[in-house]
Amino acid sequence: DNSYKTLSVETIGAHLGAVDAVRSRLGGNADGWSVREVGDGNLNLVFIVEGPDETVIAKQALPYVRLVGDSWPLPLYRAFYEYHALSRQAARDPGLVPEIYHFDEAQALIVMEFLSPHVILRRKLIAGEKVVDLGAILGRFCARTAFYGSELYMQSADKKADVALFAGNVAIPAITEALVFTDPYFDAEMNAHTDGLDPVVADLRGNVDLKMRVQRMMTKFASNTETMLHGDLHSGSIMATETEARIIDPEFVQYGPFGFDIGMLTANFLMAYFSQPAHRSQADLAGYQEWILSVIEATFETFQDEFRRLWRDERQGMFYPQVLFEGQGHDPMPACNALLGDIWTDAISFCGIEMHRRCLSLAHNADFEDIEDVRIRAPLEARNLTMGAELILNAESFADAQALCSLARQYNER
Ligand code: SR1
Ligand code: MG
Repeated sequence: DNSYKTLSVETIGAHLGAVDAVRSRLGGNADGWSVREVGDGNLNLVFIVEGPDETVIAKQALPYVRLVGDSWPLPLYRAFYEYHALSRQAARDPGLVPEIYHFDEAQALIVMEFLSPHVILRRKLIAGEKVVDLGAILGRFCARTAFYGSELYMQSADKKADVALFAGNVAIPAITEALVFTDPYFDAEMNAHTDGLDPVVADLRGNVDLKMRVQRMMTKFASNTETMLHGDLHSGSIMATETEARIIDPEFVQYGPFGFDIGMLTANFLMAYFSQPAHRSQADLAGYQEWILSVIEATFETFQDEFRRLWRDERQGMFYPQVLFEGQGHDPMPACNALLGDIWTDAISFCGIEMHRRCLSLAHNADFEDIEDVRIRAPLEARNLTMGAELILNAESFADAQALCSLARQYNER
């Protein structure tokens, strides 16, 4: 009977012991494996299973939202989409996502590579730790997944089949549509914000231009299938050492706009930036904050460089066909640069929206939540919220990442 059963520290050893690919990897007898449940995300169970030869991660979807409980059911099929997203990301940017060892659709279970000594990037940012070349690694990942997942590279029929496949993942994008694009802008039931922020929140919710722009971005998010997104690319979806970064957890995968992942990612760096005064001593503060901004700049620079390289060398899909450009002796790069401009503007808007939702709706981030004293937390979140609004309202006016970072410095001084 392979019907879904929620696994536990007590049962997972026997379950995986019956799977050849896992048993032979871990070695020894399943009775002797050590198991810990370490899931600290909002949705799933995550087990570390350690055998004499190797250690693996086993991630099992629960039939409800872990953060809320069984009052919010959530389909198990998200594990199927996560598995397919990981497979595609592994092909598009080899080595950047964990290797998959076993997938069991009925159990909504993925057994994969245990990343060690990697830790969640958000924890490193709160602790003031740096990662060498972080922006370059993340910028390349965003560019490669964006490019290879679109009709710039894919054949139209393959792309349409893939859009249709992932379109089945309806319940997960619905979370983003509610928690990210809608709830922050009205008094939704699951919302929460820090004491002291009422005037800022009232300003945001009273701004009709802002809400119109956010709805425009949700329309793009929900209806524009430019490429396969990670869908939840925040600093909790990245694991890093001092010199390496890997991307995990793409269960929010969907086809969507090119600028979404890099915009969400940037927001999470900006929130790390604004929260730093509560986490660093005065002596370390400015230097570490500047490092975070340098990561944002490097991410965008690398994204654009890599996207241009792929455009020049690997454009073979339906979009911007070579026959219209190189084929008639035209330079193809102005068209690429124009598209990069649109991606940048979208990314700035998505960035502002993510900065809002992490302080206003369900599922806040530890960068701010770990600041226990709300008299310290509220003004830092206020900087983040007001800058977020400026990004959404004036997305077209930011020339580049340097301009974005200059604005962050100004808000940081308020
Ligand atoms: C109910 S899920 C809340 C959040 O957790 C995930 O990581 C996504 O960011 C989602 O919005
Ligand atoms: Mg996640």
